[in-house]
Amino acid sequence: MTYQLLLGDYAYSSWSLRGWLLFEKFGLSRAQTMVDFSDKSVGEQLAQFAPARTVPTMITPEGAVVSDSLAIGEELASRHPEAGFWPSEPKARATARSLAAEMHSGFMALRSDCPMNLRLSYQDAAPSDAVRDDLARLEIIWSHARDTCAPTGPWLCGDYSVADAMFAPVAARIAGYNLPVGPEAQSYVAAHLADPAFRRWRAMGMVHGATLPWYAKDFETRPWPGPDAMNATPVETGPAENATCPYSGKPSTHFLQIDGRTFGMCNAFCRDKTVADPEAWPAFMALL
Ligand SMILES: N[C@@H](CCC(=O)N[C@@H](CS)C(=O)NCC(=O)O)C(=O)O
Repeated sequence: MTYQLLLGDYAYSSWSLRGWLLFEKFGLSRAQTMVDFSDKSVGEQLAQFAPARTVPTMITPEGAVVSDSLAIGEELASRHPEAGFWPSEPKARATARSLAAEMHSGFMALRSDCPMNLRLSYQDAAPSDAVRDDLARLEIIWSHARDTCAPTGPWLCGDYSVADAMFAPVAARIAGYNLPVGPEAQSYVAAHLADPAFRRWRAMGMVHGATLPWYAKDFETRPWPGPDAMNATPVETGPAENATCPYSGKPSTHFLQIDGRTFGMCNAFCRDKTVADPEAWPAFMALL
């Protein structure tokens, strides 16, 4: 038995991104089930996992239903103390916990005015005063974390922790809505956009599921400000250099071209998520 992780839409579900990063960044295996945001309500789709009614929800191997992203982080940290979910140094750990909790319970204006939409980025989203207040508060607590924890890398409290997973969708919002923050906050946002795990999630969000119009805003768009994806295109036919899919080991049936070379995957989703951002996928890059 392993964990079961119930997730919402890759492009739009900010809480699901947090839950998924908690597994992906800390190397935990799980069986994943996606809830379709264009279908019935999330609660209806999760009926068999009651009392869960939101995503992400984690079902533990022994059947506990954990339907809250911060609770998922805490429970995984307790079960896998070697994985480093929280910093080991007490002052950094306490700081990381404080930031994660503040994210989880706050920033309502930013969350409601700027819903995560990984398919779009806007030139100018005309942020309200309340959103600007949230941004100012973010800059204060991110600087405080850096001053307190003196990280040597880009993450807030040392190595990537639950606190960073909590702020990944915030980084996506700052990037997506081109929100005004200072250089230190901009580099933290850039670290998230360049993070391979974040790029994998976004690549899936670019190709999986319908574009849901109620998430779109009426602002002029601009290119996504994260790292440029390598140029790859889906093609109808092989043969591929690789007989089997780099992800599943099944026969190659769906093809892409990159640098004039043809590669194959075992289904359209795996091919399309690779086309969306080839460099995000280590198993594919090993082939290339
Ligand atoms: N406190 C929860 C919030 C989860 C949440 O609100 N998820 C949204 C998707 S991003 C959801 O499932 N909404 C469905 C609904 O409210 O009916 C957490 O931390 O995970």
